[in-house]
Amino acid sequence: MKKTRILSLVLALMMLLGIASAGSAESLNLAQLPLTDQAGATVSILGMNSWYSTVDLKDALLLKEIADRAGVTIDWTLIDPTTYSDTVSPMLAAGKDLPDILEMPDLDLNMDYLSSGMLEPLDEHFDLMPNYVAFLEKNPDIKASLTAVDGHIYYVPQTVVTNNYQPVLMYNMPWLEKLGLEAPKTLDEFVAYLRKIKETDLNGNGENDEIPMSIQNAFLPYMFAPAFGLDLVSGYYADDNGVVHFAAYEKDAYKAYLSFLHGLYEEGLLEQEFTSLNRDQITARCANDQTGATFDYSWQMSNLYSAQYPNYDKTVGIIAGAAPLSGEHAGFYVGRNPVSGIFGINAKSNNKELAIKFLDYAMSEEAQDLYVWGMEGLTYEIVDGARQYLPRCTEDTIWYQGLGINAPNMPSQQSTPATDVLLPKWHVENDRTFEEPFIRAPYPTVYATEEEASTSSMYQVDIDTYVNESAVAFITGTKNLEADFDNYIATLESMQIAEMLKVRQAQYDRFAAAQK
Ligand SMILES: [Ca+2]
Repeated sequence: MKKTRILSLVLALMMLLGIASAGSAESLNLAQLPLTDQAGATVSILGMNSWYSTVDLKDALLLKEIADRAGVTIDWTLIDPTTYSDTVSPMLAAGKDLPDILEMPDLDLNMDYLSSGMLEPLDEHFDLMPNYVAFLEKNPDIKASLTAVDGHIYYVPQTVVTNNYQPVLMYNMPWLEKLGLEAPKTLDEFVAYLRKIKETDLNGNGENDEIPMSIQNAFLPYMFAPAFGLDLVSGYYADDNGVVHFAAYEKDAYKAYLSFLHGLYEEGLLEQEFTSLNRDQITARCANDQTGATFDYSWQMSNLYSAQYPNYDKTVGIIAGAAPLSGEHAGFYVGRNPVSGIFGINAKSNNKELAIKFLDYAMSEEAQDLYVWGMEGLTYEIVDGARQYLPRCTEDTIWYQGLGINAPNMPSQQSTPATDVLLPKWHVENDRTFEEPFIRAPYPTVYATEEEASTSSMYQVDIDTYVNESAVAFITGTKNLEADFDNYIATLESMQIAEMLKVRQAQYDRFAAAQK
């Protein structure tokens, strides 16, 4: 039983991760098809093969459909995704006999590849890329993230959902009801709820075994820092005036945040072992109806946590999301940056024009629709005007993945509508009501100059380690906030936090300028 549940969760997650954007019902392509009238035209692509080891995307039906419509044959070089970086990095470094289109092994944030000259500046060919130009116009933040320091755009992105199904605060809804409470909206209301849990036999087993909240250490910044006006998740963030701050160096606000958590810890509302708590333990607590609140990726609320309760019938959430907590500042949730992968054109290719046109068509809404939904009658049907995946999509994963529907080897865009259909209705409504309206974008993905990359690599890792260790020490009381906090700030200064702030400010300024 449990195994099946976990398996279906994994499958659902794999579908989500692979899923691209569903455009409007009308699919759209701005390029003229076929892209070439030359018989036997070929485009070669280096890309990731399926995450399922028994699936070879070389024969993927949907990708073949895209190639057919474009009038080309694709010559694939597909590499196992688990070893992609290790295999592809040396190939790119050697730079010989590379395919026309290259899926890069990382986001190239230090511009190692694009400053080597091996990639064609795509903006010089935007006349051949009507679909991509339209995409960038619709997504100025992605355009800004992909604009290199030299002002050129070298890559086409693969993207993920940013404002939906991100980490969110969840409550034990039956417990709130038993206590006659609404979901807390402020830190004070939240603490009052935790205290009530401690003194009430909410699971009715006659024992005082209720654990007020179950939260993994990594989610503490997501859950509590916004109420203090801090984006501790990104670390760096820009305020309304475009000034970049480092959250753990905001003397008053960060100290107040640590002081609040130390109070929870002292009172036993944040458990002693909070640094080692993991998702399996939280899941077990749900199975025993033992905990009142948690914080996790939205995914878990229906498929994992609510599913642990025997009376869960998929129509009403038992562990369900709620609005973020506010304090002196209005609460928010931290979203995600969109770009998850990048594709470029080999500057040495002798087939550049067709490759550019194909990469553009691969970004069209028409192609995106195929990656996301597949084809009517094959992978989906229309019920009451809305698309639903056919049962075979979940029953026969290898077949489904083999169609190329996840397209890890194409610039596919994840979409919220295609994710919604995988989840119970209450969960989708919960996301639209309590998560999406409160999402704030994280510090953006921005290219680094060589000097910035060198400064970051010198200082940032040590700063992060020191901040994380110190946070645990202040929360547990090993370090005293009154006696040791000034020294903590002074140590960050000696670790060159000012230099890092200069770097992040320059990057943010470039990002803001490129959005215009
Ligand atoms: Ca009890």
